[in-house]
Amino acid sequence: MKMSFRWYGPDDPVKLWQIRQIPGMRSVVSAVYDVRPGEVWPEESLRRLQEQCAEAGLVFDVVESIPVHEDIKLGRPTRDGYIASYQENIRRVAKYGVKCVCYNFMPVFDWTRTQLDRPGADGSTSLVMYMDQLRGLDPLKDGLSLPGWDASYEKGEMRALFEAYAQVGEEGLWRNLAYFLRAVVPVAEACGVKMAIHPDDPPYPIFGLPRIVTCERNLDRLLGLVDSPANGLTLCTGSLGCAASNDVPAMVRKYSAMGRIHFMHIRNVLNLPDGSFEECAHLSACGSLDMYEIVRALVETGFDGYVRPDHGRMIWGETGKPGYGLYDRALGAAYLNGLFEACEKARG
Ligand SMILES: [Mn+2]
Repeated sequence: MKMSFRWYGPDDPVKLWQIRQIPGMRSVVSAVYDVRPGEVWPEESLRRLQEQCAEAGLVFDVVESIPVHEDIKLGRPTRDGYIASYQENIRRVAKYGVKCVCYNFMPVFDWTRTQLDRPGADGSTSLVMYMDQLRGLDPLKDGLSLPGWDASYEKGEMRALFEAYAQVGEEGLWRNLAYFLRAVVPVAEACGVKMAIHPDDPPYPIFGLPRIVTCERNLDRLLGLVDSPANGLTLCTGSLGCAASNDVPAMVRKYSAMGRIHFMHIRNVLNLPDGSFEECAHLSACGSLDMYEIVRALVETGFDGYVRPDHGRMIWGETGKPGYGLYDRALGAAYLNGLFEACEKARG
């Protein structure tokens, strides 16, 4: 396995030299952030990313994410132009050393939480999703701003998007994902890049918008759309794990044995009886997932892809991007390295 860490570029309060000092750290997960979805990334930006990481003693070889334009997800006539840009972006990142591209296919919203700074008993803060708070949110009402979501749509645009997705529905979204994958996977294959779709977070429909990358049945269907190793998964344990019906260690074992997991996001989550959940420290004892069983499944199936600690809490007075501070993610990486070493030695 190759340990990695997400970095938001030079404006990230977390610096590359700090990431370099986390024991066992190898790879940087990043992206070009100043280009709109659907446009082509300048080679100069990619060259700079590659150089900055190399100067810090790290390797830039994972992209998270190349965003998929809404017109592709909606299957609009303009999608072919955006898909051509996507294909070009795959070629370009490959030219600068990238081996794995993480992306998602969630309509309108990326990950959704109802609060980003919920204090825990120990004084740390974390991201949470509380169902009673969620019920009070309506993205089509005036003045709604969802935590962590950039309010780049006007209200009218948002309403039009919701109406368009209502027309497309779940089966339409599947058709549009298949169309996209049939166009981009052969390009990824040709340049040695593995595509790795991130599950929907949380893995169920939200605000009436369809969501399809949610459970084992749907992951099977997804992998069957294009049966190539280049059509693979980012298996995010916290995203899949906040639906109690997902047996995360079993899913990790199955898809890793198939060689279809290219990127692991490993974090824990504490599920509450009403379907709400709280992000927590990485340790098994802190949440609902058995982190040992997840790592054991990877080791026993010979997993050699990328791993990163996922969202951390804010601890020790750190301020910054919610979920993406240095300290708790570094603790997560150290804990995961310990689990990997123990499982590898037990296997002999
Ligand atoms: Mn994730």
